Amino acid sequence: MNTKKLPLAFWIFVGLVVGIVAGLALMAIPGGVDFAKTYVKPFGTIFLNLIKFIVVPIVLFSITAGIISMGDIKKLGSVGVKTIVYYMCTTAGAVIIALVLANLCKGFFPPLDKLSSGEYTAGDPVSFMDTLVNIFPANIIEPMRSASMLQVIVIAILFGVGILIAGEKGLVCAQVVDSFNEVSMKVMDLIIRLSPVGVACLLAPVVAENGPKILGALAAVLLVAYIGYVIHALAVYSFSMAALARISPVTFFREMVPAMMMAFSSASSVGTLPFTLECAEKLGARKEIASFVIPLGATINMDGTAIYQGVCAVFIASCFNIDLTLGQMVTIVLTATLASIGTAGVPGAGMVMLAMVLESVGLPVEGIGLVMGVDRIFDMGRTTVNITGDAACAVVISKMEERKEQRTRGVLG
Ligand code: DAS
Repeated sequence: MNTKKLPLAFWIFVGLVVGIVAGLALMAIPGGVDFAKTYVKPFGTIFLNLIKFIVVPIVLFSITAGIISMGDIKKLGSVGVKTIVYYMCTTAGAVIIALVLANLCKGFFPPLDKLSSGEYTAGDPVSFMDTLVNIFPANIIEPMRSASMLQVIVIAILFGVGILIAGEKGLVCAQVVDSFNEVSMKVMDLIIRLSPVGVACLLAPVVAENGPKILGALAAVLLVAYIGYVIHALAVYSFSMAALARISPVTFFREMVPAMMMAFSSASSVGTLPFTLECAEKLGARKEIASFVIPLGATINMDGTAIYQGVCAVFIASCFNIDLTLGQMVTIVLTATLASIGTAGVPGAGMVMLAMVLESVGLPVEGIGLVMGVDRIFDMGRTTVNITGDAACAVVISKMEERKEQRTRGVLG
């Protein structure tokens, strides 16, 4: 059990309770709502500003480091290519499942009157082609200044590939990126330690203005996210086992229980790595394949996180009474899929990346304040899905490589 993080999770829960109780109390006191907006909300805004500040370096350096961690492009070979294709396809599928499910359940996400009282005006809807063109940066500084996250991701991917191709001459750059990535993660860790205060100061004004209705909305969005986790796991990983690995899905999920339990309690893919590797090998994944595919997956594959981001994007849009266009939802699929490359396998990382997904479609980042208080509950489920996807990939690739070798031996024999 990753006890180091549990105390923080406990204090975040305390922040949630304090925010709700304070909000309900301020709602009952004359002038309490104005007090909450004037003297409490600014501290929540400070916390959100810190999240928005760290998201650019986190995305830039963790995605570049994620690409570099794949090793020499030429050595990637068929295992590497199949692994990356499997990871990107399952993550994209996860976001699509999340968006379809969340839109079907939008009726349970009541618009929060004050939030949707015209205080926020959605940006002009952008056509898909404009979205496509806007993905590619014309400048290296501007995307970081304006937090144009899709362009930051493209910069990160291009530099990661460039470093791999440069080989020896890219080594210094790789070390600098790794160092900046490590430092950015430490800064993010410091910021996340402020979560208890951030949660309380963001939630209290919202509860004071909207009353207990927000609690029902939170329960609804958690339930929809968990339904999405289960649908994705049962549909995608069962299909992968039956059709690609050709083993029983029941066997797969049964053998995965120890790793899933560790992921659920620790909310950390990295912390669960030893369990995921052991379970995958018990399912027949070859050690040399599992030891490449699973650590890579803990870095760049986050199906559960993608589901959380898709569901929360629709929830936050609903709270602000905004209907997402198809172009915006396509952007969410793209951003959340690419964001999974940069989401670290540690507790709370997905919440930082949610800021990026919201910014990519012009949704208010302060919407994170609505879901941040229960982030740990989201995180336990999404991490469980993340590591299950990592193990599923290792088993599938391993079995596919086995069959390929048998065919080759058959031909040669
Ligand atoms: N907790 C992260 C993980 O370990 C995922 C997330 O925060 O979204 O996979």
